[in-house]
Order: sequence, then C-alpha cells, then structure tokens
Amino acid sequence: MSTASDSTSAMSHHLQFATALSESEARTVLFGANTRGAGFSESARGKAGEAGELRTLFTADFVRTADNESPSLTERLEDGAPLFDAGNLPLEGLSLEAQVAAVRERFLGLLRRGQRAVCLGGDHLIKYAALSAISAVHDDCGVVYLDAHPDCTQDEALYFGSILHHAWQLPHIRPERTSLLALRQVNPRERGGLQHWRPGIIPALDFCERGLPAVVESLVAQLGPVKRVYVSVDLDGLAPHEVPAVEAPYPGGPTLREVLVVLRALASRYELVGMDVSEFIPEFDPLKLTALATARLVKEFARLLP
Ligand SMILES: [Mn+2]
Repeated sequence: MSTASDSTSAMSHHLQFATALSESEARTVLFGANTRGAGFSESARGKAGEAGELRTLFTADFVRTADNESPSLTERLEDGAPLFDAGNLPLEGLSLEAQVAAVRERFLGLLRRGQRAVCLGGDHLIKYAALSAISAVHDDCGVVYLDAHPDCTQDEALYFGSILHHAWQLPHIRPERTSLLALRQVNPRERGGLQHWRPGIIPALDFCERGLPAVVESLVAQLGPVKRVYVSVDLDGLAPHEVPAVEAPYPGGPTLREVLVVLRALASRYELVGMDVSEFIPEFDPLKLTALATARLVKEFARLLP
C-alpha cells in the first residue's frame, strides 16, 4: 500500500497518448470522475471500502500515470490524435445527487456535440449518470454492460447493485436493448431483477463454449434494431488475472483481447457513443496491470472506427 500512496505526488493529470489539440476538435473526449457513494459489496474488500480504507487515490490519474510510464500506440499502431484528455471533474464534497448531476451534464454536452465520451470512474454512480444522459439525447441507443454482476436488484435506493433497475426506468434505456456481457455471479435478489426486467444476457462461458463470432451474433440479436451503442464497463467483468484490482473480483471472465475483439465487431455495426469504466481500486494494483489494461481499453476504444 505504501508504494501506491507514495506515488500520488508524481501522478499525471494528462494521458500523453491523447494528442488532440482541443476538446472541440476531438472525436473522443476522456474525463475522470471519481464518484463515491454507490456503496460497497459484501466482500472483504468491500468492507474495507466501507471503513474508508480504500479509494484514497484518484483512479483516472493512476491510469494516466501507468500508461505514461509505459507508453504505446494501439495494437494497429495508431496514435491518439482523435483523443482529447479533459482532465478530472471536480466532485469533492458533493452529495450523491450532485455527483450524478455533474457527470450527467458532462456526458450531455459531449453527446449533444456528437463526440464520443469516455469516463473513468469512480464507482457505479458514473453508470447511472451516463445512462441518464444517453436517454436524454438518443432514443435509439443500445447498452452493452460488461460486468460479472447484473446490478439489477429492485431497490428504491441507487447503489452499485441497483444501477440497471433504475436505468431501465429511464425513457430510452430499455432492457430489451441491453446486453449483460460476461455475466457469471448473481445473487437471489438480482435473479429476481433479471426475471422482472428480462435483459439480454451473454454468460461468460459463451466466450469459450460458443466462441467470439457467436457472442457477437447474440449481442446483435439482443440489442435489436438500434443504430448506436453505449458501452459500460465494470472491470470485474474481465478475467481477474488481467484486471485484479477491483473490489469484487470473480474468476472466469473474458480476457481483454476477447473484449477488444467484441468492441471492434460492435464498432463495425453501430456508432459507439461512449464508454465508462468503473470499480478500479489503485491500492490493489502494485504491478499496475489493471491500470494498463484500463488504459489500453480506452486507447483502443478511442480509435475504433465505424
Ligand atoms: Mn460488478
């Protein structure tokens, strides 16, 4: 832990890969939003979070720093010319509602200008904020929700376990246009939410049992006749050996490579309007594996073309 904390002073506030000269000219805009207030899971790590021991570091800056220290082009040797790094939203001291409103507003501005928005959390609050902005701007947008968990507990309170229960009550976010990608850890209350809302589901085992082309085929079928797609990433959706620094790791997820292949296939069929990435805990990332995986996801996403 001391290693991670010691490096805070040297943290970068800008991703050097992002070389667009101004936000207005950029095709994709990255911003950090360290939301806090979505709660913590029942896991031991979650309990540490509740006790205030976690999340002292600014996640987006940790990702930027790791990538700047180990810089690279995308795998197709592209640079970051279409990507602008807009820094971090100031959210310190704001209520849960005010944090959601601020992140939603940032998404709204970018979506309305037709720019692709990428938000690094922060906790699950960014997901609800993003989806409520999507619902306000687009009536034809599907959602790919990469997560080991379904986050659809039918609960009045907005927290990490009820994000989709609330999002599916928004006018233009619909369960029949949502695909839960790599689902594999569901509790009985969440099963009740799944039975109520009936979203599309791609179980994690589909990645090996049916293979990537079949996964893409199922995604397309589940998203229905949409033109656009928004991608919401809980890092615990990925295989934890590649992305270990999350609060609720659960074995058996797809690799980063598999997810990048799926995203590439989606980009060839839909306009990808944005992405959020949440639940990264820098204190658990001494090798910076999770940070580098997150950075790669952002960089490849920024260069995905229709
Ligand atoms: Mn999750």
